[in-house]
Amino acid sequence: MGEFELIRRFFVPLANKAMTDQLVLGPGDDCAIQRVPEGRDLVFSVDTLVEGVHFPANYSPFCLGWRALAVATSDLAAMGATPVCFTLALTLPEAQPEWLADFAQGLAKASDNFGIALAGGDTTRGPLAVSIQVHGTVTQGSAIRRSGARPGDLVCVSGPLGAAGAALDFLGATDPGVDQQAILARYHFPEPRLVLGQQLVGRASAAIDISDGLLADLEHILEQSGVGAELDAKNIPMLPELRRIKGAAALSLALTAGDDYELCVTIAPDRYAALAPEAQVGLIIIGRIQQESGLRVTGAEMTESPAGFDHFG
Ligand code: TPP
Repeated sequence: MGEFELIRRFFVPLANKAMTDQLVLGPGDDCAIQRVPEGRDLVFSVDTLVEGVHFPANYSPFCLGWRALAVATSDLAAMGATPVCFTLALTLPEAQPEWLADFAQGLAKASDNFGIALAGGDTTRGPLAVSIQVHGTVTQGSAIRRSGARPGDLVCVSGPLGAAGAALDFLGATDPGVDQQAILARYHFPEPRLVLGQQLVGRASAAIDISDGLLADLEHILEQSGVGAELDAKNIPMLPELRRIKGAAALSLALTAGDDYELCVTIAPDRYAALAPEAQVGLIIIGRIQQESGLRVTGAEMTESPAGFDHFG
């Protein structure tokens, strides 16, 4: 199957289904055309997933399609942006129709779920890798950045941590138990916190999505905001399945393992109190921003350093 036939068969249907008024021209020309409404900023970001680094060899193509788009779209959630469209650069060792059909299905499911339309793409032969560039928009000047955290702000996370990292131990399990299945789902099907991110525009002082690990990613907020923080380990949310399987090691995974794609958010206490109830439920308070630089964790024996996943570390 040639490149054009491959795109026509597997990816164009996905694009046609999801055209929006902001995506003026989808795949098929040299470029796609996006119209940014008056008063909105264009927010965009690119992510690459490489076989053997971001997902295991012989990984389910359906999960890869979902996961690649979720990971990329999560960056839009962290800025409070509304998704519009994405481009896909797919590098494949060979064009296997069944593999491509499953991959396109996972991608289509994620695209429907997140409300983000395929705008175009490129396919190349080579070691398996998926790059996705996502485009979204936000009210002009209101994107949530990493640099706005202030002393006294609450530090919050949007959901349980550590399970996706724990899943690495049994990604290839042929007959996972019930607890393992709950943990695996967190790796296979991350959920970008888009609704929460949008609810936090004009309210949160800073946000980041947790790809490399809570301590490492919060450290980015602290550095860029010129502040420090104290976290209470007792308040870090974790799946009961993770506690059961990992015991005392669960906390260390929750602090340092990546792949969860929850948001870490800082917000002034009065703004937190004024949030809609469903936004409050979605934001678990785990600590406070402080003037003194550095990151302190109380409530547990800590042997961890804030090092999370680092490709060049
Ligand atoms: N091994 C496998 C098979 N899958 C994984 N996801 C990991 C290890 C762990 N891992 C690989 S990359 C990464 C993690 C936790 C960090 C996130 O990737 P990165 O490219 O740094 O994403 P970004 O922060 O740029 O969005």
